[in-house]
Amino acid sequence: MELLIGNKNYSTWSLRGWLMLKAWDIPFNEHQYVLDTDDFRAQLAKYPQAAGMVPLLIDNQDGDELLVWDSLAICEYINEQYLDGKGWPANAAARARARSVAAEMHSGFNAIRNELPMNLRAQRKVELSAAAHQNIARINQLWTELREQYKAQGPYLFGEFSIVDVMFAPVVFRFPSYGITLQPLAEQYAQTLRSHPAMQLWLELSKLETDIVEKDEAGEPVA
Ligand SMILES: N[C@@H](CCC(=O)N[C@@H](CS)C(=O)NCC(=O)O)C(=O)O
Repeated sequence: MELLIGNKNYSTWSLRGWLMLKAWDIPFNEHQYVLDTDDFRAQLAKYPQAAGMVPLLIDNQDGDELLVWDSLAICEYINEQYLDGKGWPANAAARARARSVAAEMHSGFNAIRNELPMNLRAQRKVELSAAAHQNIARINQLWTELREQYKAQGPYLFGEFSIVDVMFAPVVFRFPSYGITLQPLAEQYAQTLRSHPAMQLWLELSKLETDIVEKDEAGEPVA
């Protein structure tokens, strides 16, 4: 199985696809390209059926090349094909809620996405809009409620590590770059997810990169 990704320092969606495979120890070959370059566009153009974006998963299905693009679609495919459904909580009600939370993340939180780009090596200061404050308040509320409800089952949002945690992985990596801390239970969860071995490996590998993507350098460096 092949996974095409962008810069580890910046590429939030790539992190999701990569983490989905790493966290469950599913073997794959990684192909990394620098975002916003001619090489990136040329590599992705080899797969016109897909969206021209990363992550892009390429699997072999009965001798045919199967393309799966979009991070949530990749999570769902891996869950069905390789995890026998273990990527989501086992309980149907918890699973429905987990899917709601994952979908909310996938289709929302635009202010966080726009104003706080993932930039793992950075320490920067940004002036947040009211919409970004609202997004952060919603994160605090969601994570606190879920941790209170599922604490007996494990340290992640629905107890055991699940696709919901994969969906939020870029968010927990965004906040420290801008000095943003959360309410106690939400912050504890963010630290737990950042400490996951696969997250630590991504972070470590991101530190080896030197490319700068200007549009993802938000705000001002902290003096
Ligand atoms: N909804 C998609 C979004 C993917 C996406 O926006 N990827 C960015 C990199 S983080 C990309 O490939 N950008 C390249 C471009 O737009 O040319 C997903 O979840 O995978």
